[in-house]
Amino acid sequence: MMAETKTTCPYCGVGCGVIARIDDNGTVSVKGDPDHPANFGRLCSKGSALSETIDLDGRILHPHIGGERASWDQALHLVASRFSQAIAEHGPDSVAFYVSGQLLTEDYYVANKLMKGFIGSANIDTNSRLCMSSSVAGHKRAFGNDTVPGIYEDIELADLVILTGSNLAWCHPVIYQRLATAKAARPSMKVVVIDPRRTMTADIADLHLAIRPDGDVALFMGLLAHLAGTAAIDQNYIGTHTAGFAEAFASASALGITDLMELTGLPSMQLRQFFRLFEETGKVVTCYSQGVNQSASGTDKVNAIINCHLATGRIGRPGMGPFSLTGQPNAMGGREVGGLANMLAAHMAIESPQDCDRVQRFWQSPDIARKPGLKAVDMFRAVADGQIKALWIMATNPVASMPDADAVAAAIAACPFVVVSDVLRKTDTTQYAHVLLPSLGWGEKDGTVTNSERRISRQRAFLSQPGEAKADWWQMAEVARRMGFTGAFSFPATADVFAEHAALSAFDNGGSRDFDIGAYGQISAADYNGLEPFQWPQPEGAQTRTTRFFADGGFYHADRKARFIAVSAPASDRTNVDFPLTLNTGRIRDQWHTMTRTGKSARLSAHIAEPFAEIHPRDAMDIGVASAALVEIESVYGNAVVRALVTDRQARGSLFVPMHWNGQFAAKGRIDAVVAPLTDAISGQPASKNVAVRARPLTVKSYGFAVSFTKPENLDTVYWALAKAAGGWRLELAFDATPENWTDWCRLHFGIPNHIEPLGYADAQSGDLRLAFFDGGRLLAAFFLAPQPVAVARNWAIEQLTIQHTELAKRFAVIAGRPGAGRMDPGATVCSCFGVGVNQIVAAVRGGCRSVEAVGKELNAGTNCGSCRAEIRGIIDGCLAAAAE
Ligand SMILES: Nc1nc2c(c(=O)[nH]1)N[C@H]1C(S)=C(S)[C@@H](COP(=O)(O)OP(=O)(O)OC[C@H]3O[C@@H](n4cnc5c(=O)[nH]c(N)nc54)[C@H](O)[C@@H]3O)O[C@H]1N2
Ligand SMILES: Nc1nc2c(c(=O)[nH]1)N[C@H]1C(S)=C(S)[C@@H](COP(=O)(O)OP(=O)(O)OC[C@H]3O[C@@H](n4cnc5c(=O)[nH]c(N)nc54)[C@H](O)[C@@H]3O)O[C@H]1N2
Ligand code: SF4
Ligand SMILES: [Mo]
Repeated sequence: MMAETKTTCPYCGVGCGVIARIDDNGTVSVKGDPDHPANFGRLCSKGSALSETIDLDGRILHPHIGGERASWDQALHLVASRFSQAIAEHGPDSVAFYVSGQLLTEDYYVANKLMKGFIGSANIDTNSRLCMSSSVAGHKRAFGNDTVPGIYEDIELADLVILTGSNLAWCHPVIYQRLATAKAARPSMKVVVIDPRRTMTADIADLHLAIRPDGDVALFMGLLAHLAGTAAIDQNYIGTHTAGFAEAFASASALGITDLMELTGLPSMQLRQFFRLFEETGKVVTCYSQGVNQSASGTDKVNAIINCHLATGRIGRPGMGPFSLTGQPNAMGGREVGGLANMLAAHMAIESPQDCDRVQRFWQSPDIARKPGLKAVDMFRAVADGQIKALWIMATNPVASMPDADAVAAAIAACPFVVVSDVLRKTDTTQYAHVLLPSLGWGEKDGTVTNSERRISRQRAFLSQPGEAKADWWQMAEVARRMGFTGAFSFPATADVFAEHAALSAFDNGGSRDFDIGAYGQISAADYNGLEPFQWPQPEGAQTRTTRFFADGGFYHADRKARFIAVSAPASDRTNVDFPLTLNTGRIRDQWHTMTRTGKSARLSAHIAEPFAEIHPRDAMDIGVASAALVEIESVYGNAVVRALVTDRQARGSLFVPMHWNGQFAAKGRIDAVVAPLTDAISGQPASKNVAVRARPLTVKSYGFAVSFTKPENLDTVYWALAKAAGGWRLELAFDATPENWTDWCRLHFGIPNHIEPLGYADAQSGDLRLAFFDGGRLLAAFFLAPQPVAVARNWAIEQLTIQHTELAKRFAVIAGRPGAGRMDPGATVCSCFGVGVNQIVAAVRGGCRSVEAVGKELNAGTNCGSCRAEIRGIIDGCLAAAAE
């Protein structure tokens, strides 16, 4: 008997439906849910690998106090009393919660209720501050409420899709696939990608605008000014449903074409081409994500985009609208419960006394926060200053993901009382916890999430609850009860939390607030269990339907009109002599954030196995770093060391480094140590994509590469990067000193027993050294050392961990570091579903495959989740171009 459960992917904001199965021997597998309206059965590489990330390895399964195991009762009592004590001595603003868009709505609701209604402070902020707060602020300025007008289908229906500051192919892969499929079916559809880098997403673009960092406000101002003089302008919509057009137009039209060229870094031809496309295409969707939000001008970018859609009335109708793509699975749900320090609950405003009274009446709470609390960056500053005496961090890893991360680590380390709720025992953040609470993870917990198109779906448990791990909302509610707030936090089950949240959304609403799911205010446990994905709003008594907002106005400002915002463009970057380069940070295809889950999958780790910096070839030459050498990146705040990846996909003068690596996976890959804590003045969102840095080559004595059956421990070399591999681990290394004895070094870090002698090879002339340790026919570890970056075939070396080496020849092949005659090195993994490497794809192209489909037929690559199809296309194009030269 195969047990199947319908649930939702815990990664990105696309919110794909997943069917999890457990077979008779307990093996879990996942597939896309064909009935879920977000993905219709598709999953990306991360979603497809979910079953590889749910083992209990590294999990925290019991509460710990001061590193020692404790009972739940002891831990909850301590947390409640320390929070109560701080509040009694220093007032409610002396405590803080830092939570996460990866909490379920029910967790989030309880945390927000406790802080804002019962503790009476608004010091609850979330990693969504680093993610969606500029979109929230932009929506509120324009629409009067935080409303996403459109739905996914609009992206398929549009004739022009603009992707700005979004690497859709890697970060929202299933929406990317829906877009790519729609474009293939209807080739007249145009795609414009606006990104300083030429990303994989740019590969389907008809036009790629390699915009200067933060040139977006100017670009969309230029567009607004252009549209005003054309037939695309919708005077009727502007007149009936909006206010402020004249001011916005006045500031936009102040920029001439030379200003625009200067501010955007784009040639006039491209600007005109883009303006024309927008002008001439009625059905336009503009999707945006972190290249827009994570900026000192993030909120203005959002409004500059919305201005153009309002001016043309292209909003809320099929195939039209601005579209903020949410990052985390429940970024949207967090906004619904009001989990940001400047929100209240259910899309009510903390600045409004009526809203505060209403929420207080609903909660029957002793208190209510009436002013915004500390936003993330300020919150950790207040922790550093000693203003915050007790801090609870839940489902986020700020020591790795906050800007100025070394300062954040120091602040947390110095805080008198820190509680961390996580699923893992050891992260960069959990190491500072006085109380570490074990949370249930995906597959174990129950609740709801809301995706980018306002669709609420259930996450359902299908695994048993391990050890003593407990749901996050339960932890918060139990602490609340122990703080004396008994009645308000006695939820019998998760469904009751959801019902209360739904009831609050409808409380005294009457159409005045966009977020209304009153239809579920009385939901029973059974109905909650069977809840089908639905979109909000869903007021009581209304029919379930697809929903768009604002085609006929109906905005949420008091006069029901939208606001144009007269934005002004930030000056283009001045040259900083000491820190002449711009650091841009973001994501890669197969890792999720700080890698606590995706880092467990060998398949996902095979795509890119170490932290890197993309550098333009000319910059690489200027600073003297060769490809595959190590580069040190430094700002006023801190430094990082990563591998140089020299590529002309990167614009001159800027570097791109992924945000994922941290102290658990690399020596100095934590790039947020370098990122400045500069924020957008309106939203408080950090500008993580435009940081002034310098870079220089890191001179080392030698480079190493190793594969090891056991996890390498206590690494302390100047550079190391660890990744899970099939059958063990892979490790990149660099040394600035030579240990006394390499065999001993290997024994120590790879856990090799003393009785096992290595098979070795050393070349005094070249400086190459190779050691391999075998236990019978099994390879325990192989170590390769060279004065230059080690040129061993990585995937082939990893394979050696899983095969038998009974013949001596095979063992010598390991030492030689290359496959024997007739065997091919697959090369770096491109398709993680089928483990197909770049060399295999190149061989297939040389053998006559000319299309992604042909490569798929030959090798299976790209035929499952499809996340690698853009890369396969790139490899084919590269081979064909090389052959033509
Ligand atoms: N694989 C994977 N997918 C994820 C995540 C993950 O960790 N891994 N995380 C999820 C989360 S929480 C989020 S928030 C989303 C983020 O999704 P995205 O925003 O798509 O991802 P990023 O890589 O952060 O940044 C997008 C792009 O913005 C560009 N950019 C930088 N500066 C500018 C600028 O000034 N203007 C413009 N127009 N573009 C600029 C960058 O070069 C980058 O390619 O991804 C979600 N999906
Ligand atoms: N430089 C730079 N920095 C960035 C960004 C960037 O683009 N550049 N992006 C920012 C953005 S958009 C985001 S969203 C953040 C993400 O940054 P984080 O939120 O810090 O990253 P995660 O690794 O997702 O952290 C989630 C933590 O929760 C734990 N966890 C997983 N499931 C559960 C659960 O059910 N309950 C509990 N209690 N814990 C759980 C995980 O083990 C992990 O420790 O990073 C931000 N930081
Ligand atoms: S696109 Fe991928 S990561 Fe995002 S929800 Fe779907 S399967 Fe999960
Ligand atoms: Mo995010």
